[in-house]
Amino acid sequence: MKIILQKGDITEIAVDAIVNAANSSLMGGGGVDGAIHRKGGPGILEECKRIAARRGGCPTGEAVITTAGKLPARYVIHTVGPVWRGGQSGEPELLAACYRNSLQLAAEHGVRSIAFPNISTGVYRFPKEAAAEIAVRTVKECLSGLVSDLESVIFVCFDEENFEIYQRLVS
Ligand code: AR6
Repeated sequence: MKIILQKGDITEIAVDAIVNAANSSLMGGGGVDGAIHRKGGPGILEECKRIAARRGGCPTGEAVITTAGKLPARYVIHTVGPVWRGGQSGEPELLAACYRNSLQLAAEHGVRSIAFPNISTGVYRFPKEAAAEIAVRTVKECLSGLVSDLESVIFVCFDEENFEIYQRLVS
């Protein structure tokens, strides 16, 4: 089981599943969400709409899975990170739940390789250092407890600041 760090654009990574930092509506948005829908094509949004119609979107901390459309990945796992409101509104626990629930869903679908963006650290303003610590700790905890086919987890850092933080944490 490997934890890998990569700098760049998650839409270009050929893994079984990439994770999207979505919002509760599942109807797309900016940042990594915008890039995934733009490059993956309309098939992803069609499935998101069906899921939203069935279960009213996706609550913060939870995750749903769809096709990856035209992307090189097989699946997109959409998870909804918490908006940072100062840290006293359950943000750390909700962010950990995003990583945990995404890995659980991946395991249920026989995913062998998965790539995560730095959930909540863009528009949702979660402090990057704290978010990275939660991401790395939660993934390590899950991997030691989860029975799955997972062989590699890639943390994809789009911005230099996150990349430097993760370099210190993933060694
Ligand atoms: N590949 C990898 N990482 C990326 C990419 C990319 N192509 N583009 C941006 N990032 P954000 P959030 C990084 O804002 O904070 C959307 O509108 C970016 O540098 O995408 O969870 C949704 O619809 C940052 O480190 O997601 C929601 O409404 C990280 O991805 C809201 O934003 C997350 O930034 C979610 O906010």
